[in-house]
Amino acid sequence: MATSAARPGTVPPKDLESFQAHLNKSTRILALLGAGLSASSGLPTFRGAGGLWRTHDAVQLATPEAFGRDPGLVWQFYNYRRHMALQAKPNPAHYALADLARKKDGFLTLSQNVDGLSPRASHPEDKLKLLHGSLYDVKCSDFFCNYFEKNNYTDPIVPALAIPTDDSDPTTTEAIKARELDISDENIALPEIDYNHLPKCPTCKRGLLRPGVVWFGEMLPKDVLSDIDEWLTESDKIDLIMVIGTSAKVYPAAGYVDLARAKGARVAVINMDKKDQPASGMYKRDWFFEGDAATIVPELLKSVVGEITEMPDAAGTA
Ligand code: BJW
Ligand code: ZN
Repeated sequence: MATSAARPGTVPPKDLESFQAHLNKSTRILALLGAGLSASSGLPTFRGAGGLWRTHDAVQLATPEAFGRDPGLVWQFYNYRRHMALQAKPNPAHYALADLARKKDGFLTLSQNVDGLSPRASHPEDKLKLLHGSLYDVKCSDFFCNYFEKNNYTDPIVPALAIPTDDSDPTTTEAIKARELDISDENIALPEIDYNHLPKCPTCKRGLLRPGVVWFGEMLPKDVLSDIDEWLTESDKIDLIMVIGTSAKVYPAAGYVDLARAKGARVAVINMDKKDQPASGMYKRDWFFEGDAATIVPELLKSVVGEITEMPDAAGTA
């Protein structure tokens, strides 16, 4: 396995050369994206540092059980994340991947991220498969109702979920008075939410709406899985899979690394943490690029996409 030595975040020239030589001749390429891709856009990851929301493990809040138990708390968590992701901007890695998708026809991106940053970087829609849904989709939580709304950017999603602001000090200026409080911090009081003020389904008028994301124990979207299956079965070979900013612990997403390997793919991992390797480990012809995806990915893809300079944000149009 080629590994980046001494300084994390810099790509050793020999590894860069061998990776780009392989990338340039690759025609069937996959990328598996995780929360680390958006970390330098300011969005927290799920595991490790930043994986706590107040006193709650973010992974524990991402479950149907948590929603059933306390829909107000779970909506506060998701409304907060919708708000933060709307403030965030795609970073150079989102743009480089979007550009690679335009330049290499046989490149498919499988994203576990729900933050909307890849669509906002104008990643071609048909080349981007959102495994875990989107923060901006909402659907009815009633089993018998199939209400589903795409691209709902209303922030807050209902008035009761507005992020509280610090207007406690009458001597502060208007601008400071309007400062939003960081409700991810357990020391900031969380407003009580009346059940009746949570978002309701406009169709059945019975169910609560819920975020259109995939929680533990839930099936991934059928159309997404079948599109990926179709791509996988189009050919017996895959040249390369890039595993970017993910702990690769959640299935079935993580399983695509092994599926790609089984079709001959070489694996390139881009991650801040050397310990976060795919379950099958690293093979001799793999690469581990240690450091921030926002810096490393554009560097790696430069031989195909060139320098990433312009970064227009298709906010709200994704
Ligand atoms: C940086 C960086 C920087 C930081 N640069 N890097 C087979 C075996 C075992 C278990 C299962 C299995 N099949 C299914 C399961 C069960 C379960 C599962 O996988 N459990 C595991 C935990 C063991 N899977 C499911 O339940 C899935 N459904 C399913 O399988 O349905 C079929 C079924 C149903 C019913 C019965 C039986 C079968 C659904 C999984 C849904 C996951 N949902 C979440 C929440 C989405 C909504 C939301 O966002 O709130 O998805 S959980 C969470 O984890 C989120 C993420 O997409 C996902 C992956 O996390 P990710 O992105 O890897 O983040 P982190 O934090 O883990 O890692 C960040 C990485 O970045 C780290 O490595 C850092 O080092 C790195 N990093 N900064 C580069 N700047
Ligand atoms: Zn409904």
